[in-house]
Amino acid sequence: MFQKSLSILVMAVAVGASFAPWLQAQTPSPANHAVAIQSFAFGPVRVEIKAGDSVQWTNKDFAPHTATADDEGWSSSELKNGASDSIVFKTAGSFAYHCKYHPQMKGVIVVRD
Ligand SMILES: [Cu+2]
Repeated sequence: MFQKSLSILVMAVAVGASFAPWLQAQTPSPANHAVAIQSFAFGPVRVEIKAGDSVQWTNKDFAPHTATADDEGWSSSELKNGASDSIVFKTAGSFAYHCKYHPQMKGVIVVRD
């Protein structure tokens, strides 16, 4: 009995190991997209990503900024000079955002399935 379940386990591990590279090739790991905040602007203004990817904002200005959804559905933390924050986008859609302190600063994240 023990012998039999051991051999099944060994087979399962062997099958799993041989399929693992194929599975990885089918599901690429999520990407992280960098957006710089500089001179009171998001760059690039428009970022196109895949569902599951993340966007990381880094503030290069001395003034604090945020990246906050226009519908307030999500927001970065307050980003002081040199600080970064990232958000994972799981659902497809077009997400317009702005800086809480400087509403004229605008950007958009387009998430594809
Ligand atoms: Cu700002």
